[in-house]
Amino acid sequence: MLFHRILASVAAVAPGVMAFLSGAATPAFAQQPTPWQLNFQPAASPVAERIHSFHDMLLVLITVITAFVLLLLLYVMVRFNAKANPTPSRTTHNTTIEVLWTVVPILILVGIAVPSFKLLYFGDRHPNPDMTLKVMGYQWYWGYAYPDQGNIIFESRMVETQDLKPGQPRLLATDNPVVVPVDTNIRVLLSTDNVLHSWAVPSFGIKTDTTNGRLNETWFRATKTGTFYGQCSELCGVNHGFMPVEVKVVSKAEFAQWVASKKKAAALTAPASTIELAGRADTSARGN
Ligand SMILES: [Cu+2]
Repeated sequence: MLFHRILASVAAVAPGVMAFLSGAATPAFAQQPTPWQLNFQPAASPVAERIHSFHDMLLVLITVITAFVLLLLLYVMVRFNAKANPTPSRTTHNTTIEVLWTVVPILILVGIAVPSFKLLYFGDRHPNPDMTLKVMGYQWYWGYAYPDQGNIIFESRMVETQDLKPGQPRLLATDNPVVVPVDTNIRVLLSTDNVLHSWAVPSFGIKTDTTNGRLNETWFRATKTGTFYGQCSELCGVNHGFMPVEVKVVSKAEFAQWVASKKKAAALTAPASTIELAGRADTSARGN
């Protein structure tokens, strides 16, 4: 029965795996979830690249440990069952092995902790950002501000299913995507004026909460042009599933054009200190 169930699930997964392997289900550069996706979305920032290598390292480690424990169990079952070993040993303590099975796991955990902390601090903030993007979480949409580009401010809402244009993914496309230049260190400052949200873009390795009364900080450096999708990843209320993130990464020249057109359209001339988000000093970004 169980075997049949396993067979059935393998059969269900197989077409997706085949399509995945042949490339039929994966576009040239997938920036959004794809049917039958097995791994992460492709990395498009140094933080995401490091997250992926850390994950790969842990996967090898956990596979080796699991195989080792499985072999030990099999050995015990074969070698020490009642038939093969009719007179059991009365041993209760063995100092050497007890020290070993305490110290070795500690060493493994320390070995994991070192790269883990390095990665955490690497993704935490960039020492020399080229520009700042401010993200505000609202119920239930996102607000963005560009303090270094003359206070461009706009809101970004999900495109309803009936309004989708060809090529726009359902539940992910927005009416006002975030536009950022490629190969630029972008500091992201995040906050909210209501409940907790989380601004998450898998390809950039970002998932940072927006917290009322605090400015959180993270950063990314998009290494590829294209459109990247994410979603609010903190359960924030009834429309939590309908506040996607859409980031368009463009060349630096295209970004300059976009900034000029936005400025022209909105005729924004106010200095950075007058907008609510930018008014908070960057030194408070640690939010302590
Ligand atoms: Cu939210």
